[in-house]
Amino acid sequence: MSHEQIPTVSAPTAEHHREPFGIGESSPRISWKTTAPPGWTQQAYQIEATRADGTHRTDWVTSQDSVLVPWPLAPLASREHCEIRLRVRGVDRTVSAWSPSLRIETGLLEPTDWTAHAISPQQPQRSAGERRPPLLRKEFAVTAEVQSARLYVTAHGLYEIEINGRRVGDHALAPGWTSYHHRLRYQTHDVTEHLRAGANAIGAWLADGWYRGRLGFGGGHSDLYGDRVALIAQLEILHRDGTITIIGTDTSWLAGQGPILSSGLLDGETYDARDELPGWSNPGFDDADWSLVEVVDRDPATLIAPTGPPVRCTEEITPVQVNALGADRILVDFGQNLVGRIRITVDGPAGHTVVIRHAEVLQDGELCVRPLRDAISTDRYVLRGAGPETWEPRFTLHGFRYAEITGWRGGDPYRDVVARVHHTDMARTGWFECSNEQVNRLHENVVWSLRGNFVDLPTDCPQRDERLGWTGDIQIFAPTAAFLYDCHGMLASWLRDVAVEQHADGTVPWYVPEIPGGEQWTPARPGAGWGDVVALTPWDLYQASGDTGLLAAQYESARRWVDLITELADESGLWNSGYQLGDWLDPFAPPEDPGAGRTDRYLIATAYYAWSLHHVARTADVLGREDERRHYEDLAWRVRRAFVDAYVLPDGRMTSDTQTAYAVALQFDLLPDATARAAAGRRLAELVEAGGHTIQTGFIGTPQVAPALSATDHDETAYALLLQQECPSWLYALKHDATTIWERWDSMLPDGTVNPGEMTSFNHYALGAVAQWLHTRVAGLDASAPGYRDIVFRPRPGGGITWASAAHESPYGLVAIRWELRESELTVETTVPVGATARIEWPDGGVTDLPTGTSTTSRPGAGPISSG
Ligand code: RAM
Repeated sequence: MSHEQIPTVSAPTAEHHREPFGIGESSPRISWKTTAPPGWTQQAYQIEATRADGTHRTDWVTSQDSVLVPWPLAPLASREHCEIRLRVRGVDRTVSAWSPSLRIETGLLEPTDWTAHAISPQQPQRSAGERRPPLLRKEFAVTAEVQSARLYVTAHGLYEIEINGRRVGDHALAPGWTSYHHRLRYQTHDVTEHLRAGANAIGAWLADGWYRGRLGFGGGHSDLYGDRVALIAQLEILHRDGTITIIGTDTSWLAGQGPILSSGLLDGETYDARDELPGWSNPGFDDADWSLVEVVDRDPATLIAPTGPPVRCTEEITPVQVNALGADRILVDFGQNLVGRIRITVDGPAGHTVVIRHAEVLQDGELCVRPLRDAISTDRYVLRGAGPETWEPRFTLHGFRYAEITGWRGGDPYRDVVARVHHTDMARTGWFECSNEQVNRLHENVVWSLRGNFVDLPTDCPQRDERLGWTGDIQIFAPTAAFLYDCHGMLASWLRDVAVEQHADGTVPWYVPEIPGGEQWTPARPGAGWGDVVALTPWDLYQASGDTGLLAAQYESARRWVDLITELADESGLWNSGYQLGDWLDPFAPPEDPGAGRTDRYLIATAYYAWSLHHVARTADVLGREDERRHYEDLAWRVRRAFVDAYVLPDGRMTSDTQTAYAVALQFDLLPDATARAAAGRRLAELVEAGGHTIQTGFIGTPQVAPALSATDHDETAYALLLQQECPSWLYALKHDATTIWERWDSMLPDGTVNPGEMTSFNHYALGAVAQWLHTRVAGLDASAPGYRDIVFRPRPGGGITWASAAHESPYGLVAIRWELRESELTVETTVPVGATARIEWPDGGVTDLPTGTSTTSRPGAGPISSG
């Protein structure tokens, strides 16, 4: 047998971890990817684990699975590390070499593993001055040789740790935002290299963050989780002689005041470098005037390991243009609307203050900060006056493309002003490109809005006084996000928070974590499209990842939601009561009342109710809960019938003769038969054409319009909608140089002024959900079984686009398509990973089954399709 015919296996992965270090799963599921010649099929796998007590090998496990297979050995203990590798055997009896190995290490799995206490400075911290972000420190001796050292750490508030003057790790805004009452994440760091023999010191910066900082709109609220910041840190040193030293936070630590005068997520940070304390996290520092700390409450049972990656700086961007606005006032354009913060290098006298303000857009040549509402987003740096000084704020984040810097004392701003992009450091998994440059920019904008709003939790927007985990926004966007990035770990964590914050009656908060939201949002009311996140988003993530464990974990939450709606629905099954946002931000809704769209809000509510019931039934099916599957599917059918009776007229028109009504009825499979579907598709196409191919839909309808047109053979109409450039349209924003997706179609008005409405974000991913249609229809890459185990390529050239490509790093490996239209010949190059099956469905109805690997197929005469 030749060398190429032997399969090779990638290093395995554990759960959805990018770095399986400090994980919380004692029996992590294992996945791998195989490269093998076409036709090769796995017949069995064998896993080997090397643990402290030796090397263990499983028997050959007869299975074709390679995604999230069960942990094959005894569960891991706290702090345990092991190396695993595996090999696979084919049906043809070929056996791969052993894969590269993966190192896994668990964190602290039991509450009793925690001996550290939550500590906080003793002073009351009530007034602004007392609330200055504190420093905490502790010296300790290392007396025996160190084999390894781990730091398990979290905080009430935000923290950064230094040991012996050196920063630990590169996480930003740790520990992130979870439902702190119930779940507080800790992080694990390898700090072996930070320690030295003899005297050592550990120091922590603390700040308010989400825990007690000002959050929310209408002026916001502080102290949402408590009025004291606190640190929980447990440094565990394993010595070569087998002994262990644990340095935990306790009352032997001391508190001092550092150079940060104030720091808020919405407000920005003020830092006085004259107050820096050189050496404060080194041993020997004089802390005689530091004060005592005391222990505050934190139940260690609420401390959990992360399931997703941390927030990090993922990119640095230098200015594309700098304009002088005055003697020492400059306006910097980074050429990209982004989320992060600015690092400056300046040189000036001690006490001189540099002020950095941020905005997404300009008006009349100045920053336009009105869309930020009550977010101040201003950083201030007071110079220490000793040569070039480089500074970046630590505990804040801004959404901006432009910055105004006053008191500028730098050299070349193109070098000395740098925007540092921050977000959850997920692996990129999806790409799209086509022959139309504007469509490519639109797609790029979607990616940027995802990056800007996946900052530990999925937010609506990153810039104004909101930045909340809005359920509806991610419900709409999750399929797109799951294609573009591996966001499973991050969203699985957030969905746990949604479940724990779900109200006793099953109501899903409008946003999670839930904070006071004024009369409109507090107390939360069940809202269609928003609350449905609990039934739909786990399913969407399951489609992308094949992870049934997530479905199991979220099932009760999903059930509680549909059970609540069943109580609220009328006897026929219509959900036709209560407060509803409807087709939020329908362009025909008055700016001051974005919920007053043209589509009957109860039509939308009932449609979502049926769709969620159907998904709960499907979930029950996957989980083997047959009685429940039947119960929810029966209910779903009932609601579908009620929907048709109430909202579809005998002639096929709908009571709301709107694009959103038809698109939702089609996409949620509510219509009784093919004739009704075809009629709805025709009417939808007519409406889109009558609207001159401008957008006439809001949050609910927009993601569904193009897919609904495609599903009823109106691709050309969908292309015309995509390619429209007049307002409102997806491409309109590009005329105004948009580099992210906007909240409103006309966040920037045609005359170039900023929309005066209250909600004018320039970075809201929801309306970017059209990107999933670019992936699945324009490029034509779609999963037809969970985890891309079965793939269907459906290239549908149109709109004058002559080639398109998409690629997705699926659980089985890379899935890719590139098609090109020459004259009327359609040539398609596809890549199919081992373990998956795939086919091309051609525009003319023909089907080609594909082997694994890369292949090219042409079809003469399969040219651009016309709308039906
Ligand atoms: C806005 C948010 C969000 C939306 C809600 C209803 O305030 O920005 O996008 O889901 O309203």
